[in-house]
Amino acid sequence: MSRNWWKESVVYQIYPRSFKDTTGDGIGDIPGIIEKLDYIKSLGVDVIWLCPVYESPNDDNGYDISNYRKISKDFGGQEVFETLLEQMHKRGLKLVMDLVANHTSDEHSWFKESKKSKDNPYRDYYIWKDGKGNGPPTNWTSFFNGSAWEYDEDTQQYYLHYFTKKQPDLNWENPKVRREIFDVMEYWFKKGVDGFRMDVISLISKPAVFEDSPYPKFQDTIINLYANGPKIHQYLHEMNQKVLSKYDIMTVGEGPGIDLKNGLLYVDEKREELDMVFHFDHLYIDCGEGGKYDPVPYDLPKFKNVFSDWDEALKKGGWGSIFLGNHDFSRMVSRFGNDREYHDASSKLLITLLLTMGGTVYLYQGDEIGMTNVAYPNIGHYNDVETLNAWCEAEKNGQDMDAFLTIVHSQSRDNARTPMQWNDQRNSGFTEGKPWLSINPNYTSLNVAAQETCETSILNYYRDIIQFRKKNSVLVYGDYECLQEEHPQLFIYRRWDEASEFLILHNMSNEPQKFAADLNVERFMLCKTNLENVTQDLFHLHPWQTKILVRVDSSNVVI
Ligand code: TEU
Repeated sequence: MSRNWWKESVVYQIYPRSFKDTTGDGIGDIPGIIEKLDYIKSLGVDVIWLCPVYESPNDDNGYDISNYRKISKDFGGQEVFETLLEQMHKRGLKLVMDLVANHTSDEHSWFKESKKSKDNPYRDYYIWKDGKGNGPPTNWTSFFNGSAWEYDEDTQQYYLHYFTKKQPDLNWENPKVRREIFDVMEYWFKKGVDGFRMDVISLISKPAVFEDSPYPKFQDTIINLYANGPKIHQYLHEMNQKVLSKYDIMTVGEGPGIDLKNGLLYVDEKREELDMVFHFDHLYIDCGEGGKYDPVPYDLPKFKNVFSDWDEALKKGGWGSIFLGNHDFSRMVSRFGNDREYHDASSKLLITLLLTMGGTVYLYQGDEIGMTNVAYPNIGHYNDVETLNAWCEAEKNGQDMDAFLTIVHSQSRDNARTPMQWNDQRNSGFTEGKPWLSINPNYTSLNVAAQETCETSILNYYRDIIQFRKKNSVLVYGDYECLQEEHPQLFIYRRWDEASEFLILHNMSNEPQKFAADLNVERFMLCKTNLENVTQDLFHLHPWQTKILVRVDSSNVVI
């Protein structure tokens, strides 16, 4: 396996709207990020992935871009972006931008042209079709509920939008569109950006024929129709050859429908497409028949299988990405930990889990202090278009809306989008004005300032484990094996190479557990745990305890 800076990097994801506001308009901005660069650097991360900051009417908070070459004024505009990049590079931090190239905003000049007439030169930048009978061309639905087709009165055709109707899908079949996107990428690379996270890249190649989806479950329509279209690998290889291969940058493709069967096709080094992908096997783990807003219980063995299966799938020539949340899912500690009695321990456990896995690690803003889900008292507080559409749909279907509010509390994307909790002052130190989304009320005790002053805080633990990973490359490049995969409470694995071995134990339950293994306790020694001042019988774990053990004869490890 070749060694590379991006394989060894720890990436910190920023959702700029919610990071730090400096103007008092209630929206986070780039000067806010600049102000916090020393803080970010102090975490020990190497790369910042910045969610979209381009010009956008914000129907989907920046994932609807109206100008790929302009930075939104809400975030501070062009010049301040240049300063950000300069200040980051000065500190040795790299910048990965978000490239949203499956669709644009309907307010992008290409779409405005495209909509004008059937013979406009930009018409086939998008996907326009005649209706069928009195309705849309197919029965396809959008990710955010309702039809994926919108009718245009003037030209009497429908355009395709997998997301909101203000996010028309680009027609990648058209070589001019591909050239435009490649030019955009060149534009940012020439400015010095260090890579792209590519939004829903698995969706850019559309189905060969446009006919009704036979699948009652939307998830099946995604997997079998929308994702991994017939030309996806042709497009990505072309992108790689024409643009990516010319720069020392990193790429990570996000993708619904990327699974164990096709994951390696995207990232196999020999195929020259992308460096990494984000799959969602662990984040869709609790989706029921009705998708994300129809959650079902899941068990730990299933969660562990995802890590083992992906390790196996990518071993043959690809590289993985490790994450437990982002701006589209609820907070990791509320979801996979216990954000009540064991908030501190389980936050630290999950941080340890992330930083002891192989692959590039992506950490989401706020997880360094264990930020949690929020439970707003009513739907009026929510902002996210996915949540609001799911709410309308549930109402239309006559669902019990009190029960649905509880589902929103656990599933809404806004859980991850509440503003950063910097201190216990007004609006958690995020803004002087009215925050665009209400602050989680727990900010008075859960905030960066409080954790800075506490040696044993989640924040300081996070810094320490990042350093630990940095010093021990076996955690990045070593082999992986999960032990007792069927154990319902313990997640245990080995990471090793010729010289060293770590044994990592996580108790992901509210009860104490004993690791009953065929291993000689004497051969191991404790190097890290999230619970100090408790009895440390090596293979015994307190609720939500995590332990990193090292094999005593390991050479080449730094504890
Ligand atoms: O997300 C793609 C995606 O698959 C999401 O729609 C996901 O299914 C959903 O958010 C889970 O709740 C990307 C971006 O990360 C997301 O923020 C955008 O809304 C979306 O693409 C459209 O650009």
